[in-house]
Amino acid sequence: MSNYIFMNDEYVREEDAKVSIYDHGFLFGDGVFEGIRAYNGNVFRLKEHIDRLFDSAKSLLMPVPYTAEEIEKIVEETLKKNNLETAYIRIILTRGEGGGFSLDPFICKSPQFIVITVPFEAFSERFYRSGIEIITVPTRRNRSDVLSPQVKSLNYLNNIMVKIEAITAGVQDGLMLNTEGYVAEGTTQNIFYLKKGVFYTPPCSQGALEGITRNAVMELAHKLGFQVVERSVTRHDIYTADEVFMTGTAAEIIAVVKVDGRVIGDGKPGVQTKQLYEKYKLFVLGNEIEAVVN
Ligand code: PXG
Repeated sequence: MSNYIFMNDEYVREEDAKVSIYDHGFLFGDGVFEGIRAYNGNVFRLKEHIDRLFDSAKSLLMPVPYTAEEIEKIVEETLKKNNLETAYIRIILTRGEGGGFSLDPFICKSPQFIVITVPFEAFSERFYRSGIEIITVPTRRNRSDVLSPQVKSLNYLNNIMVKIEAITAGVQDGLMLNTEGYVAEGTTQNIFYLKKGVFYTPPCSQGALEGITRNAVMELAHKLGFQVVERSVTRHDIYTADEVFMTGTAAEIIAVVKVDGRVIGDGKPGVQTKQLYEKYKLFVLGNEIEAVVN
């Protein structure tokens, strides 16, 4: 039996879940989304994801047809309908159709609200064991005065360009700089590095999305007694770091062992990266942070 999809007040079978070819999400990328995970029935930081969805929508002046509480219930219900406890969850909200090919968002009266839940397919174990290699890519992070990187919109072309550049270069991900030349983030992952026992990560003002994994990792690192500093990061900082890792909902915490040909540390996932990852794995199951770090 195929999956149930929540779509505009109904649960429909995956093959029946269809949007109009005139939907502005399809025509223009005019929509927002969230990627979330559930672990053994615990939807990790669902409230935070929903808050971010509301912020993205607000920025685009896009009405959200449900309250945050209703969305929480819809997500839980969709998981239940599909008998899923460990899952990847995608919330998508589009502007809907209206005015044919017109760009005018105010004509659109039928926003499409969709929740998809599927079994989570883990990344290859090899990447966690050995770490990944990345390169700095030519494409820069879009400037916040063009389109804020905080908006998780359906237009991910900036990130897709980076993915193309990374894959064609034969590496797993790309490191995006902002237009000032400072490190912003990866395609769908934030970046951290450790130097002399202190963690560093670029501030969101430098083009990094305020990642939910990023925030969780910062909290965990603090609780473990580390200092975490948000400051402008250069490629030099990354090249000369003791440890580098990336964070995101799908990848969680993944060690970076080579950047632009420079080997990081001893070329293996770092000790603190591994420790953080172990703690993170307990944290996502719904354990209290105090219980996780002790
Ligand atoms: N930066 C960008 C540009 C992103 O799109 C992150 C960082 C990490 O944020 P979270 O909140 O996931 O820690 C993202 C995340 C996925 C997935 O399945 C994630 C994103 C987009 C598409 C897929 O992990 N965005």
